[in-house]
Amino acid sequence: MKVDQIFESARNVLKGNWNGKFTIPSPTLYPHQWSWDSAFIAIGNSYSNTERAINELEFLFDAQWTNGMVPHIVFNDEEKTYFPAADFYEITRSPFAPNHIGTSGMTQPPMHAIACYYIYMNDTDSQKTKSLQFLRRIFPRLKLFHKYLMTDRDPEGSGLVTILHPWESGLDDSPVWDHSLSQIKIEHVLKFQRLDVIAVGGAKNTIPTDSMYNKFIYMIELMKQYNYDEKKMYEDFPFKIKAIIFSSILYVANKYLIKIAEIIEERDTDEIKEWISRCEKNFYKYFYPTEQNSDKSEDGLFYNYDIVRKDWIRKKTIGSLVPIYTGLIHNEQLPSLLKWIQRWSGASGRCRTEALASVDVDEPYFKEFTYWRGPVWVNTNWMIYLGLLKYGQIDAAERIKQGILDLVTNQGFREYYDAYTGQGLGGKSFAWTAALVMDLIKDTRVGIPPS
Ligand code: 9WN
Repeated sequence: MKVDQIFESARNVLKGNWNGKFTIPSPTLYPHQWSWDSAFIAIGNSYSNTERAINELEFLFDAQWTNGMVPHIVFNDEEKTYFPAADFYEITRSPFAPNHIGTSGMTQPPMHAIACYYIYMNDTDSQKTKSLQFLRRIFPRLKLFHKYLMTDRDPEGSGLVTILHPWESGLDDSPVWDHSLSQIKIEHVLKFQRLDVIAVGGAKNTIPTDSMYNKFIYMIELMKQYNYDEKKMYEDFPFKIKAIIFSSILYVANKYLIKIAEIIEERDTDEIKEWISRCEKNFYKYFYPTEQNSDKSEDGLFYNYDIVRKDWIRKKTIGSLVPIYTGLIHNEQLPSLLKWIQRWSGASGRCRTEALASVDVDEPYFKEFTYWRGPVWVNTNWMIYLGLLKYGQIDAAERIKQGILDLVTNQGFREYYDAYTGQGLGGKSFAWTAALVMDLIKDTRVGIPPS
């Protein structure tokens, strides 16, 4: 298939998933609005429909909590095919929650400032009137969101974000969370029906296990018991993890927030610069175990940090590589990271795709077709692709891009792909896969993180 045909099919996925207010991630699995999906989707739409990209993000930010949190799901009341639904979250327990619309009570990675910059840059109107007005309206909201992440989610002042639920990471079922979840004892069993099993046609081995899923739901119950009061939760909540991908995205998003401030002539950027420098000071300290501060030797990889156990979570996942997206990687560390990148792609000999698996193929916890435990996801590959370009690693970046294009050509725009065979899995007509493929094809390089 030619690239312009792929681009057109991707555009049609976004069109087809638009419900008049926002774009659903997938008609077969996710009927509501998801926060980071919307940002990726807006990046895709920025190439073909500025107005829709703007509406998408404004609808999401209209549900922003007054403490700044952007909820990870904004619910469409008429849809009944997804569990847990709005009523399960009981968000009015929090004084910060909106009362005009149902949302979840947790957040997701802040891709939005990045998407807003794309919208402005790709606006073909010579005056850029609409996108400029949009940037002026959205800037304070983006800043409030980042401020919330840099305060309530970072009492340590590290510039890195603590997540309180695996769903906040965006990599829901990753093996990274296994140990922390195993420490949480379900004290009362909740009765509910999993609707995702029906949505994937009973293919249970591609989605989280029941015991994992029960924990996810039980943790929402726990959050409710705290009335979503994050200050209290921070004292003794059993799941607190400084998350690499989340923190990397925030760092990059803060850089774009400064770019947006320049465009709208907002001079006061000191606070944003301070968040950036905090992250620069602490990124290695929290995410990169060295022989000095650990009993295990260095392997050149980054690891999520468990605040409860005060230790690194040594699971080799895509999060170990995504820091290349920040541009914070020291040059001398690059060759070792490139080796890992190669080992996780087609070069390993086992995977038929050049795009990277979500878990190191040599680890016992690698599962080629199970949700975030091995399959290829386009969004994390896209981040690594942009990071590689930032470091001038054009060939390695091109291999990933080609790998993604092959996957969508052969299997369509799926939620994820079997790491060995490249078979399409999970949701069909998956919007962020389509949106990011549009960006890869246009190749504008707007997404290479600014220095
Ligand atoms: C829970 C919508 C979302 C993505 C996440 C992905 C998955 C939800 C689920 O789907 O999570 O938030 O039901 O498993 O892991 O990244 O935003 O596409």
